[in-house]
Amino acid sequence: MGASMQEPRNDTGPTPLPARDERILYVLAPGLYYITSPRYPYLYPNFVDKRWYLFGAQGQTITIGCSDFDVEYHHYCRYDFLRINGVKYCGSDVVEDVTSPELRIQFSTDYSVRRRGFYCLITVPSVDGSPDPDGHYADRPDR
Ligand SMILES: [Ca+2]
Repeated sequence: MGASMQEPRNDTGPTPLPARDERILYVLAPGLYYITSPRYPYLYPNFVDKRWYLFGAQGQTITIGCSDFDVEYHHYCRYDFLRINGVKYCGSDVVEDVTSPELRIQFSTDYSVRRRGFYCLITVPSVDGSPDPDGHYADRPDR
């Protein structure tokens, strides 16, 4: 407070990360991204196996948080699950924010019972803490 410096504006919404089978690894420039289950918010298909391996382009920690989550329930999440860094979620679990330099995410569904799925936001901070509204990939020869 009291500084005349203007806060940078961020009017753009999060960028979707497509869940194409042929692409698993994403190195993300600072910004906001999201992933969803296929066909979200409609019922996800059976026999899904989608993976997203996410890294910050500058090696920084990145955070995932899911604001909507509805996946077929099983006590050990054996049928359908969202797995983040080794932890499985299913049913109407609250998916707590996970912050890590590396997010390994998998969504897997079995042959029956479909639900709405999930919407998860991924926050990639810039190393100096200020947002990069252009969302350019970092180009740092020192990494
Ligand atoms: Ca299922």
